[in-house]
Amino acid sequence: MFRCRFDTPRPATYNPLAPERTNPMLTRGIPMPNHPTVALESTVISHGLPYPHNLRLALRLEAIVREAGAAPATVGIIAGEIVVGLSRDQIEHLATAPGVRKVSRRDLPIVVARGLDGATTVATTAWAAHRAGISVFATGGIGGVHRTGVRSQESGVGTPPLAPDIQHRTSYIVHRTSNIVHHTSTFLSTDISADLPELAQTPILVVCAGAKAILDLPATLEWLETHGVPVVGYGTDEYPAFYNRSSGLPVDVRADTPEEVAALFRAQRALGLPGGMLVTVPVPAEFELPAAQMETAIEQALAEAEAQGIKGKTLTPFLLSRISELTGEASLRANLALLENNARLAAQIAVALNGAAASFSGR
Ligand code: PSU
Ligand code: MN
Repeated sequence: MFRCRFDTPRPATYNPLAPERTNPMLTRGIPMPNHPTVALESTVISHGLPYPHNLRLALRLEAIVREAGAAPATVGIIAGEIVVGLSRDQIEHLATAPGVRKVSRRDLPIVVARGLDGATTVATTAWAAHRAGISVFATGGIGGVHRTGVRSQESGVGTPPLAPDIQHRTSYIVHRTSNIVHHTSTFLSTDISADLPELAQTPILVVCAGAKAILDLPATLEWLETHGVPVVGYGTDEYPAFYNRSSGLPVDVRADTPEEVAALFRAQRALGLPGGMLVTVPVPAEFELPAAQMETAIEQALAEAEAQGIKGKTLTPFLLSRISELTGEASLRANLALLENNARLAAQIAVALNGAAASFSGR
């Protein structure tokens, strides 16, 4: 069952709002409903790695998934169409075209309505993959709770407003000129990636190398706990922190084989729980970066972000690119190695899940 609408040329006057376009999502080259399949994201291609490493990596991940006996489905958005299973040309386009938008959940309607190109984050890749019937997804690092949040200033005249719950008021200056009260306050509001709520509501298994230490890792794990997302350590008892194999923070359960991971995910499904599962795999030991070197680079990148007032969707890409500039070749090599490692494991898990499903239905 192949649906390859991309094989036929699109009309020159493409209108995403045309009445016949009721479904802006399409799957391409995804073999069979029950074939083991691994979804792959495209933000790492368009925004996470420099050319030509990004293109080579994207194609290499697909090859690794195939070698392990599963089908790859790289997800992205081409001219407003959400594609699950990008073609080689489309992957090349997202790896090279300038101005490809980073698309998280809130950006989806915008790129679809406007017919734009977009690279999908963990959140939107998980969302699209699940809707295409895929339950395993491999990535490098997930987004999480940022370390510093966003400082914003508010000024006004009259009674100072009350800070909303999620904001911490860091300073409050009130002064009077005759009878008028002027106030200026600085808020520190939390920046939480849309990846986290997606994991809490979409039944998908995401394989990653943890989250980068640019994030507040304890707060990220607390968030996942509150929202019922189990965190599995693959071959480890500790939550890995992307460039580093350990973080000192415990995972909820350790699994040492793809079959063990498949059993955990099947139990989650059998219980009818709504969300997904995070499988964390440490970066291969030979590529691990020294923690002290990482911390220095992170401190510098965070300070620069704050000094330049960088926030919102540009914060994560800014921090990631500054850290890779500051840590050089070693971090690029680690990034590529862990992505390949994660894709291989995800394919093995997809195969194990499929075997389990087949033997279950055969009983
Ligand atoms: N972490 C990385 N590399 C990445 C990302 C995160 O080490 O490329 C990307 C992923 O696509 C992730 C997104 O979903 O950044 C999170 O962005 P934000 O924090 O704005 O939600
Ligand atoms: Mn954010």
